[in-house]
Amino acid sequence: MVSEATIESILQEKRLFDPPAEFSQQAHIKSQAEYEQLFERAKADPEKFWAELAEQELDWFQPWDTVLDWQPPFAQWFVNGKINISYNCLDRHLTTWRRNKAALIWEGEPGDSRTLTYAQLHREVCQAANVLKQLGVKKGDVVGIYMPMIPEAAIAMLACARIGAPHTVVFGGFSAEALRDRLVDGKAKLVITADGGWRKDAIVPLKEQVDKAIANEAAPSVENVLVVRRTAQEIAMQSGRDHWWHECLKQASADCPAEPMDSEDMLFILYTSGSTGKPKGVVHTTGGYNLYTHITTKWVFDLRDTDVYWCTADVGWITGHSYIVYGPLSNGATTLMYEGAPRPSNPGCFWDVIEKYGVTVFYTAPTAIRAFIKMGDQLPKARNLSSLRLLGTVGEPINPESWVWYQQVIGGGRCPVVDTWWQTETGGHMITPLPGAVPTKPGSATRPFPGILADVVDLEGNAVEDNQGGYLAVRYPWPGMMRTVFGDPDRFRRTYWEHIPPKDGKYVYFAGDGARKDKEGYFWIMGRVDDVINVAGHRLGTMEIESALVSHPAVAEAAVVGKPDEVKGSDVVAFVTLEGTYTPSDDLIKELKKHVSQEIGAIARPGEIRFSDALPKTRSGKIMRRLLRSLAAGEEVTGDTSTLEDMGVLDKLRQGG
Ligand code: 7RM
Repeated sequence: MVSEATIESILQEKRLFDPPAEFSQQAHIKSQAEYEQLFERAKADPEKFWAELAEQELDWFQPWDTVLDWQPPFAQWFVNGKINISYNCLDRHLTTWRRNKAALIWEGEPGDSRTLTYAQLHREVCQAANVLKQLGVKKGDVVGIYMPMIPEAAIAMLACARIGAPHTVVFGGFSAEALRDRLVDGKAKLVITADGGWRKDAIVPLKEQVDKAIANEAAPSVENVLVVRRTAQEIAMQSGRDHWWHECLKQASADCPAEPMDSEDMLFILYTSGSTGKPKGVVHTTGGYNLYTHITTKWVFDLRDTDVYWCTADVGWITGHSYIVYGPLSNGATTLMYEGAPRPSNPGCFWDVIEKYGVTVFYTAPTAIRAFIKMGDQLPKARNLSSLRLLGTVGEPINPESWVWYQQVIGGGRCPVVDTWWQTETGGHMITPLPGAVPTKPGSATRPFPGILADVVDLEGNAVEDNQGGYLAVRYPWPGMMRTVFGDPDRFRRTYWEHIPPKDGKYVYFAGDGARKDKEGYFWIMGRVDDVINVAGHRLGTMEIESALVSHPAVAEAAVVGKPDEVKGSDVVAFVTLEGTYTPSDDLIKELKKHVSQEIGAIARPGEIRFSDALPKTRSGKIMRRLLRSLAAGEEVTGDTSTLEDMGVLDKLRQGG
């Protein structure tokens, strides 16, 4: 959520940063003219554009016969092509000098580290794939992955992909309840987890959470649990169901040819929050996703063989899928994975990692950048960051001042900054600079990736005028797009492709973000227009948090809104009415916050809970979130309140309930 004041300052933004000449000379895409050319070529004939890239950049077991079969809103890319993304990420590099190149550098906690070459990574992936087969996992069976940031998380994903078992990675910070919902919805047959994970100097009991999630047949599809030993504390192992990863891998063969998959076979499900109902299982398939993550990684991060590339996301999010694992490995790059996180006991840890490994390309979130700005320049300035040549951001709008700080203090003024707008649903970058080609404006994600027909529209799908606010939309399918909502194609259709009603058979993808486009065609993303709150780059549905609150016996009704926060972007504020016998107290606030953590995970924990006798509603009974947002932000409540049923409620809420 971007405040009015920020929008004002963004609209005043006039600074323009040209790609440094030395950078452009060596870049994959070297000039603005080259970008324009690519863009126009892709626009004129998207199928031809993507087909050429698919042929040049990927290894196929069998070529496709149709590039795109578009039955709106359902797309199939590279129809009847046969491909395996694990093959493209591993096997094809083994016959080149890259065989002994570092594929994965892992910096663990506390003080652990490990480097796997392409040959070593391939070997472990093959062994893990054979273990999955021995445990009865077959092509098409869904595997849950609930892991800390350790190499085995990537190995597990690639092993699943290798045998055609779609994975569903659940962020290790989610609760047992959230994990259960996802395992049940995806009908996961097996779960891969660890005994525990390190998070901010403490151990997260992952295996214990899995036990809770699947106890008493609560997730009846789960037959086996594979457990990586990480933290080595005592855990319960249920014989017959639970198996140690290291014991299984020891006796597993390293020979496991990659299964030829159909382009449109499901690669993974990843759950993400929306404005209504429970989280949606976003479905990505094999061929299109492989191509799209490959080519965006190559052009946006301008990757080359000498790079040490580091994306700080967690593999539990789409950014980790596309830009820690699949995109970089498909390119034969060296990708760094970090288990730690900045915390009071180690605030300079990111800069230590960059210095230690000579990181050249660094990709992180605006919320992290804002937190670093607060900590002062001395932390990064005390490290040697001269290896860096390119910086990226993702997850939420970045305010121009943070962008400039990042460019100056971290990038030493010499590194281009790529602000990449995209979503779980889009699979990869959609609006982003190509760093050697597109001049950047702080706060703008700049221009669409070639082949992406992005626009700013009204609710009828008409393009709005330059600099007018509107809805961010995409007018044509692209290979990395989600294919459906798992088990609910109708929800896919309604949510993304009919929000703007199709006209003359032309469907428009509705992203859920507000945006403006300036005279030069630069996009300025304004944040979500639905009931999704972006807290520190994490996507949370207000509905989910409200449901969690209402599941507590004390809560009669709850309404959750976002409130602007200097570091996190937004913070969660909950307005709660209580059941008759309960009275407001500090203890109850604590208890409700804890309850939300238990139901969803600590990321959803409200920063503030306010009690009131009633919530402001329209005459038809809809909670007026706009009013609550103003109240939460401490702003004057303005605009239309004529539909408010009981004006008295507003006064009470203003006084604090
Ligand atoms: C990659 C990711 C998607 C939502 C999206 C936006 C916001 C992401 C940017 C951004 C402004 C950006 N996937 N968002 N990147 N807003 N500028 N560069 O974050 O599915 O978890 O979230 O995140 O609101 O709709 S996500």
